[in-house]
Amino acid sequence: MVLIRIVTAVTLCPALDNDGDGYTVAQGDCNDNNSSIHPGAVDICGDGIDQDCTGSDCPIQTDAFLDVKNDFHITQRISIDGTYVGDVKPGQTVTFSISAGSHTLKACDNITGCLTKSMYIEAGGRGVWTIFDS
Ligand SMILES: [Ca+2]
Ligand SMILES: [Ca+2]
Ligand SMILES: [Ca+2]
Repeated sequence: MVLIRIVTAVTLCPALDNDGDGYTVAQGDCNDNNSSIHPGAVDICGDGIDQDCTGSDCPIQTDAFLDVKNDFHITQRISIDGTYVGDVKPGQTVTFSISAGSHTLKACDNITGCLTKSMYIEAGGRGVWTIFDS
């Protein structure tokens, strides 16, 4: 007579909601140790944390506005931290994504040259950079 013993590995049921936010890992909770992170949570844009479990943190949107007092009425080439984000004409805005923290905006044209401006963007905030040509 041959005795066959079958051993089945039993894993603990993952259907537990560790942080009590109403979502299990199986239900899409991407951090089951933090109750402020789950599907449907408010994603604070730009903080580097994907609170709503969509797969990425939402970017902060911000605008650069070129003041109409710009003497030369020249379209400015806008760059943030050395990366080009778009052109803006006097009285118009260009919208772009940005991370939280300190940044340097540079506005350049071929006649008046460049001017730079520093700005701090808070996570979840929205910035407006007004550019004067002086
Ligand atoms: Ca949970
Ligand atoms: Ca976030
Ligand atoms: Ca997200």
